[in-house]
Amino acid sequence: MYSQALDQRDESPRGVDDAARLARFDERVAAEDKIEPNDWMPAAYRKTLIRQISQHAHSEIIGMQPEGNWLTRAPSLRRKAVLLAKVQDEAGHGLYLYAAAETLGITREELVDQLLTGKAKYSSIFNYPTLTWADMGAIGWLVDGAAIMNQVPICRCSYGPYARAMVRICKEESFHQRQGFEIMLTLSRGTDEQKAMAQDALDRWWWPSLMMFGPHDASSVHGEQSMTWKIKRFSNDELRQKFVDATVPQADFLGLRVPDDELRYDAGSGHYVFGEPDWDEFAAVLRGEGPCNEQRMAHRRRAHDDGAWVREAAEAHAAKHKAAVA
Ligand code: BYC
Repeated sequence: MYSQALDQRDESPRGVDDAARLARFDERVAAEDKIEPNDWMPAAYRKTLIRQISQHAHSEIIGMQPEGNWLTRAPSLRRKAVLLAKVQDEAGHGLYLYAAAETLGITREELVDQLLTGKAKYSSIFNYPTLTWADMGAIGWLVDGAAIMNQVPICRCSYGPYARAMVRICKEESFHQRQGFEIMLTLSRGTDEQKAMAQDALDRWWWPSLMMFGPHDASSVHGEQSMTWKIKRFSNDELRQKFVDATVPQADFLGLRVPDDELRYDAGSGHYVFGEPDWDEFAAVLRGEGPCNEQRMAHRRRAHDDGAWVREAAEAHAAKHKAAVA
C-alpha cells in the first residue's frame, strides 16, 4: 500500500532509478549535505529511514510504560516530579520522531497501525519488568546511557529532519541519564538494603542494555548500508564497546559490580573486554516472547482505544473548520 506509492515516487517513469539522480544523491551524502524531505532519494533509503525512525518513535512511546509503573510509588514528591518530567519527555520524543517519519511520506495512522499490529518493532529493552524503585535508577543510568551513546551520532544523520530531532532528544536524554545515575548514587551510598537493591537492578538491566545496540556486526542486516548512507555513524559493536568503556568506571564509582565474570580492562587496547549477551534471549524478546511483550502491547492497544474519542473530536473539529472556510 504505502510502500508501493513511495517506491513509485522514487523511481523514474521506466521504473528504474535514474543513474544521474542516484550519483548526485551519493555525492551529497559523501559531502555531508543534509537530504531534505522534498529531495530525491533512493526508495531503499526512504524505507530504511521509515523503519528506523518509526522503531525509535515506538520505543519512546512503549518506553513510557516501565517507568510510568513507578510514578505513583516514587519515594518522595521531588522524585515523583522528576520521573514525571522524564516520562513526559519520552512522549515528546515519540511525537518528534513520528513527525520526522511523516516527512518521508507515511501517515501517523499507518505508523501507529504498524506498531499495534506487531508489524513494526520497538526496542527489546522495554520488554523487561521494573520490579523495584532502583530500576528507575538503572533505566536512567544504563538505558538512557545506551540511548545517548547510540543517538548522539544520529545528530549527524544524513537525513535532515531526523538529525535535527535528535539534537533536542539527546539533550533531554542527558538529563535522564544524570537523574538515573543520581538515584543509583543515593541508593549505593544508603543502607545495606538500598545498596543491595541497586546491585540487583544493575544485575537485571546490564545484559538487556548491551542488547539494545542490536546484533553483532556480522549478523546486522542493515548496518553496513546504513553506515554507507550515513544514517548510522558507528556499527552496533562499536557502540556497544563505547558504552561498556564509559559505563564500567561509573559502576566502579558507585561501588557496584558489573555482572560479567569475563569483564576485564585490556591496557593494550585501552578497552574493556566483556562477555557475550544471551543472544537466544534477545531473539526470543524480538519474537514477542520476552517477560513483558504481551503486557506492553495490551496496554498500548488499550490506551489507543481509550483515546479514540480524542481522535474523533479532532476530526469533527477539523471538518467543521473546513466547512466554515469553504
Ligand atoms: N530491539 O540490522 P540491524 C529509547 C532489529 S532507546 C529490537 O543491526 P539496524 C529510549 C532491527 O530493527 C531505544 N529490535 O538493524 C531510551 C532489525 O530488524 P528489522 C530506541 C532490534 O536498524 C530510554 C534486526 O534487529 N532507539 O527509545 O541497523 C527511555 C537486525 O538489526 C534491536 C533507537 O531505535 C533491539 N535492541 O540497527 C525511553 C535508536 N536491535 O527492522 C526511550 C535508533 C536490532 O529488519 N535505532 N533490532 O525487522 C538504531 O540505531 C538501530 O535501528 C538499531 C538496530 C541499533 C536499534
